[in-house]
Amino acid sequence: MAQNGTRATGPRCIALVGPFQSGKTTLLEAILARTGAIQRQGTIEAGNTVGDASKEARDHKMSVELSVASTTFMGDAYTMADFPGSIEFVHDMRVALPAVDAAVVVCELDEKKVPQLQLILRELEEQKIPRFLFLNKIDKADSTIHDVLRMLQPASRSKLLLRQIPTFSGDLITGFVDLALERAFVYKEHAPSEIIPLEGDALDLEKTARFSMLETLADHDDELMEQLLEDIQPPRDKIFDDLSKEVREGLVCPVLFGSATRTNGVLRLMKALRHESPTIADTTKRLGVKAGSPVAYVMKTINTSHGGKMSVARVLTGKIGDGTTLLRAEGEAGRVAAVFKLMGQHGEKRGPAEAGDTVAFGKLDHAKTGDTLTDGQTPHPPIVEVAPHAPVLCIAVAAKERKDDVKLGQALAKLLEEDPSITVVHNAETHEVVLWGQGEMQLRVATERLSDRFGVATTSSKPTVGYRETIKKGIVQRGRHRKQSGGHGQYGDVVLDIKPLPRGSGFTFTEEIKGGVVPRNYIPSVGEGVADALKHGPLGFPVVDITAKLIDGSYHTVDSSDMAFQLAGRLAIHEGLPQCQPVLLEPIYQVEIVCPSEATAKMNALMSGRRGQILGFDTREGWDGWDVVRVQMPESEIGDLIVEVRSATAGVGSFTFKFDHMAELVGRTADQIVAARKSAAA
Ligand SMILES: Nc1nc2c(ncn2[C@@H]2O[C@H](COP(=O)(O)OP(=O)(O)O)[C@@H](O)[C@H]2O)c(=O)[nH]1
Ligand SMILES: [Mg+2]
Repeated sequence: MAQNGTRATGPRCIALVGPFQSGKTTLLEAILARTGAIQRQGTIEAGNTVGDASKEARDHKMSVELSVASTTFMGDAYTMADFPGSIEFVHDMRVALPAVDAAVVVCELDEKKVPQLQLILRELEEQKIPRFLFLNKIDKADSTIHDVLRMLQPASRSKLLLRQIPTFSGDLITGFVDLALERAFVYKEHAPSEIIPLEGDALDLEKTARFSMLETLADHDDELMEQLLEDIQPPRDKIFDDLSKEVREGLVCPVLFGSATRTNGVLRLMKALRHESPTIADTTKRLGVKAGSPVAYVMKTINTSHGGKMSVARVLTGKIGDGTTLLRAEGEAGRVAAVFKLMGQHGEKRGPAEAGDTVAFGKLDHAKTGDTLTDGQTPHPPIVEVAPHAPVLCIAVAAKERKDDVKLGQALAKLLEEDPSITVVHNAETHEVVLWGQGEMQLRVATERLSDRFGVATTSSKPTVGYRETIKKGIVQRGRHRKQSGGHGQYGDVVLDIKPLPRGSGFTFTEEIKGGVVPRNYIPSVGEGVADALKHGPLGFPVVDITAKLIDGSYHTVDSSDMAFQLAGRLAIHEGLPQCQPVLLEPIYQVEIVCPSEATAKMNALMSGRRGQILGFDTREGWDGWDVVRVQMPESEIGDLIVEVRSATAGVGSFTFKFDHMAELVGRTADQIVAARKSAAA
């Protein structure tokens, strides 16, 4: 039995998550430095941290994908997974989380970050990941710890449990008291804190704070509750056991604090993880993985410029080494070419990985992020399936040089492999390659990666909006194609009855030919000519909701041909449609915005500025303090909507959308769209 309660051992995998800029990557660095994995602690400002080592992360001074680094602490192996905080890159976190034992939620003492914190805690709560809160940047703190807790509690469904209290010298936080150990420490910069006597005021504050910590623990432990009521001092081991049990079950979320840049509070955090975080045995239980054939879960896929494809994976059970054949749930098999220990961008070859180890498998070409792999005879069903959030923003990309077109296709495949929250849509009508993603930054990083990592320079543009046109009245129009050029002539003559159809009907072609004035065998050609002409109506857009009936015509026994009748059909459309009051149709989408209630009024204003029609407001089910706003909005206005929705909601608002109907558009906006189309075609 260990000194402070029972403690299981074995390799851990801990996620560092939290709002953007809260100091996760810096904390990773501090942990690596404090535990001796690196000699010198780098900084974001100097661009020399282990995390964020990719060119894109350095350029933007922010994490844009998961970084993984391993270390050892008091004899146990730890792999820390540092996730980007930006909502745009949240899929990296969501898809990898199932495999971690616990998460450290790094946050700042900043009210504006609370909605983001809530979003992240919600992911952890839903995936049932045990969690700790680390209040970072305590060196800049200017509010009391109790105020901070009151501010943060609404973001968490489980009770926040203060595990430490700060001690001060004047206004400055100079150390802390650990409420479970009942020991006072004073911070030393870049060195372990020193134990000092716990006495005077600090002791009084400690007693009160400790009592409230025990009360929270006692909510889930009747025996402890009785001891508290009877004023019996519970044994220290019991407190540690309760703490670790309640953390593992996600009933409480311990709160620790410190400063990543000064390496304060880092050792304390590691000790809390060592004692209270679950182990691989708990994690496999949570995931329902039974002991038996080896099973691993793929947390991330990276295509390195030198080493080829690497699959970052956690071994959940069994042992996986070089040459192990791994099956996907779908049945494809592949062989592990090498096993690497990860240190940010660097991989170091290592021996076989065992249950609990987080490693990278080399050249596992068939494996995808989120895969459950097994060495067994039969595939293992997926332990979880995490679908990316629906995309909210798109850009069209094209290779800068035509010769790179094929290369672009391959690069895109690799890009999607690394970030499954991006999708590619090939627009057959406009021949555009459209990238759909989670935000501006993600798509910018995606295009940078296409050139930096995969060697294809691209240009990007706004994708074409799916405008259509139709007609408002009908016409009977003759189309006669006649050409007498030397010997063989061309002759086709048709009369079409052209009429508008109701919205959403598309296009129909029918005939009512009597007496063989147009021979049977030429009629399909007339239809083809008409369909072809409708690809570009008088306004320059595909024509829809229209019917053409072939009612009359004539032919020539020698000069008539399929081609001639096709041309006649086309001619009738070209000549007829301009007289049918052509009108522009624009796609209207049903948009559902979710946002914190404070921002609902702003959404309202935003919608009216974007030709949106509000259909209704509702409270968001299961989300206290959030609303849902339903609107109808033109496709052209949705293009960059996410940028404004996020800026009005401290980054947390989002939306989904689906096509609803086509609506007539007239007036200045319509004229501009038509003019732009004409000049683009010219
Ligand atoms: N004052 C102070 N600044 C910090 C601390 N930790 C991180 N920072 C700074 O906060 C910024 C964001 O840090 P980073 O680690 O990139 O945050 P991440 O987005 O959560 O990974 C950087 O400028 C860090 O230097 C801290 O404990 N105190
Ligand atoms: Mg970061």
